[in-house]
Amino acid sequence: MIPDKKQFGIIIGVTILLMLTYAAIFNWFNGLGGTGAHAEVYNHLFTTYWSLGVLIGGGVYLYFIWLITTSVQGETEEQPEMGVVPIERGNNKVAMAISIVITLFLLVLSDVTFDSIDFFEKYGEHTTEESFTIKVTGYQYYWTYEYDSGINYSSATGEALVIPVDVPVVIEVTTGDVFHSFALPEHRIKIDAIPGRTNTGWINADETGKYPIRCFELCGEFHADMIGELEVVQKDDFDAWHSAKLAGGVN
Ligand SMILES: [Cu+2]
Repeated sequence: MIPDKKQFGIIIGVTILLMLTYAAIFNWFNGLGGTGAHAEVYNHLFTTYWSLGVLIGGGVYLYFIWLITTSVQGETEEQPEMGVVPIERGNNKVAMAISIVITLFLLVLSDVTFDSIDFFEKYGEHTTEESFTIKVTGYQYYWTYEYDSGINYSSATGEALVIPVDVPVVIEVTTGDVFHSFALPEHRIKIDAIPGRTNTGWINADETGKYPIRCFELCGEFHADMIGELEVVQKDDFDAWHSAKLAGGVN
């Protein structure tokens, strides 16, 4: 059946709508911002998944359109009969080709996914001589920060968690009471704070600035107020802050 004008219009309209949706989702994602080493990896992950998804989606819709536009009217097709296997069913070569393509896609997706997990979890491969560890403990409704050097303070004072730019910092997270989750949304980092357990993550901030810290686990009445701030500063400024903080007496 050759599509009439109306059908053709619908096909074109749907195709344009789909392409706009694909593009809009890309746009939306890029507009989310994000900074630091983790955000880069997530962007790569999203782009890979979305691109392959678009390819598959596009292929399926093109196939629909091809079916609609190439069916011949009045074609004598054998009617299916109960209990009788149709003489011709599918095409082995096409089935094989589709299987190979899907397998390749899955291999690519597995590869980028496992690479990303390695990146997030194997912080030892990314730390440098300048790296250090900060122990973060969640409480209802604030965070405490404990540096290697002994500096120890809390977000309840309104003070920011200070780290140097371009230095990988290891973050060990636990909780002093209920479940919390230490999240740096802009840096795409979230580490669960679980009683009796320490979860480790890391950050490599590549831009100075102030960023939000949020609790991502509903932890009680004032969960929404469990807000902190991360301040990424130049290495010199960090050293100055660090010395002053140490000299000012450790809590
Ligand atoms: Cu919390």
